[in-house]
Amino acid sequence: MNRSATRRKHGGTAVKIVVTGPFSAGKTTLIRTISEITVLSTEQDITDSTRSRKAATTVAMDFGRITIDRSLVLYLFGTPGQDRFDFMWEILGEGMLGYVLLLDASREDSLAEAVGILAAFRKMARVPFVVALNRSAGVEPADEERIRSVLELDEDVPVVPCDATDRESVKTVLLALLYSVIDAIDQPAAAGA
Ligand SMILES: Nc1nc2c(ncn2[C@@H]2O[C@H](COP(=O)(O)OP(=O)(O)OP(=O)(O)O)[C@@H](O)[C@H]2O)c(=O)[nH]1
Ligand SMILES: [Mg+2]
Repeated sequence: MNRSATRRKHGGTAVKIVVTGPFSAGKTTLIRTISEITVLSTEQDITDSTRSRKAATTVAMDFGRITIDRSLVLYLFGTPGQDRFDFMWEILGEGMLGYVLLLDASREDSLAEAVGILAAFRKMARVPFVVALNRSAGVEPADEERIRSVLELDEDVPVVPCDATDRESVKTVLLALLYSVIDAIDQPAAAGA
């Protein structure tokens, strides 16, 4: 077992998944939607110009948990979206099994913001990730092509639609990530491409 997975006291394995992405993409919402425990969040009032978009932002992290079955528990860590808190990325990414890069599909600037975040995460760890498009009912082929091109994604990185307010949708995103993790175990060279 590597350091990404730890054996729990009552059996089963606990793994760390990170949810990252641009400001206001829906990271905190996604974790709150799926977590079986009350999410520990660090929201603080926004006082700068981004206040016009929302009243509060994550300043350190979100923390939630989901039990997949008796043998597997996911600990979910959400990053802050504002880049003045980017020092948290490395702290939260330590030992992660994989991550979700969440974009706000309804905002063009979300994709551009994601480029730097993804570069930092790729540098930090070559682990599997999925790109989830929040506030999008589906993924149009042309949009997917553009996203893949801008983020320079390998073809085995899933790009999936997401509704961060919907439990089933969030489950689908996390399952896509877990399947990528399994694929990477089968083909270690492809991990985090
Ligand atoms: N309609 C809709 N609203 C959403 C969805 N996801 C998030 N929101 C709303 O969008 C706003 C931002 O969501 P957050 O979950 O705070 O986003 P975040 O990525 O954690 O934001 P930061 O931590 O500030 O970067 C909130 O008002 C949410 O209620 C979604 O899937 N659909
Ligand atoms: Mg947040």
